[in-house]
Amino acid sequence: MSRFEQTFANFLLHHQEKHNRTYHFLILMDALVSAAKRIQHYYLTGALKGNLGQAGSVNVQGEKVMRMDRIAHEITIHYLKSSGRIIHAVSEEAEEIIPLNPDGRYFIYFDPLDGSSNIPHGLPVGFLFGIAKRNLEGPEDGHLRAGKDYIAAGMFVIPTGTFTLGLRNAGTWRFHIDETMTYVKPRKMVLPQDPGTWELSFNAANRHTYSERVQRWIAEHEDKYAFRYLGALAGDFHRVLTNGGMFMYPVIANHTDPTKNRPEGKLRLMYEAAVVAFMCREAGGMAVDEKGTPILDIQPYKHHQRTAVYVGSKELVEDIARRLQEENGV
Ligand code: AFP
Repeated sequence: MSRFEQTFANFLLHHQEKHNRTYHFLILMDALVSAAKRIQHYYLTGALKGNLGQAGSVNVQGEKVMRMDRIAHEITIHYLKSSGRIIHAVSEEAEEIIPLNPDGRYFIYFDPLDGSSNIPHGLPVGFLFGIAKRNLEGPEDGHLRAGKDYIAAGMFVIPTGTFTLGLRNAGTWRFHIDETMTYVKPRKMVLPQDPGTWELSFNAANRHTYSERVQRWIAEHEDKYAFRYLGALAGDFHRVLTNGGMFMYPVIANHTDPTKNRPEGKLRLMYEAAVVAFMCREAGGMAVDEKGTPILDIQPYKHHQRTAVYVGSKELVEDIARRLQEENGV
């Protein structure tokens, strides 16, 4: 007979009770887990139904194909709305901020299916989210919160079935989906100290488009570590969190076609970079942007803001941050 592992719901219930917290957060997390499981189901059966193809095309049943990321967005909004706990949602899939319940308690920033190049192959994608709480003491002070103000941030890796959640001042925890589609077996994640297991993760095809200082840093360090890249932040960060090392998506500064430079970076601050930075901090690591500024300190000025990101083991991120700061004259 299989072992009965502790469930995520039970883990969170104890966490809330231990810290004298309300059940509102449980209700919100239940909505997110329900959404993730439904997205997981669509993703796994999508290939069979011909739904992982191009949006607008027609599948083998003659039905119009809806983009998987659009389906994931609609599923998530449905569950968030019915939780009644969200004031505003920011979704990668929606240009505008989505108002849900003015009496809600939290703001959420999410990307329901990140890593779109993996979708047609049915390979891992991520559902990433960050959560901030409304100002309960006074007038609401806005919904564009810096990562350091998040109360939790997490990611589901779909369809792999892992779920990682960072809880403010309470660590980062990983769960696995079992045969009954229940997330179970909490494991506290702590970035390993031994550089022997560390990995570097970046899009090597972009390497010669990075700034000179980043290219030099890579040349000086690449021989020491294994290299892995999936092209979906959740999957790549999952490995870094387990094995240590660093994921980076630097500014594209030297593209041969200057219109393809990305001076702000590529990843989105609120629902990609700050999410992994939050989980990383809770696991003992850190994250900075191209100026070496901690990602969690960046105050967003718009909800789809982009940033460069360097995230992972503290020593490595501190090392590249020093380099970035020196050459910026900071
Ligand atoms: P897509 O959803 O457009 O594929 O972007 C995914 C992502 O935001 C992040 O999950 C990856 O780490 C990164 O971009 C991959 O970007 P490249 O394809 O440029 O390497």
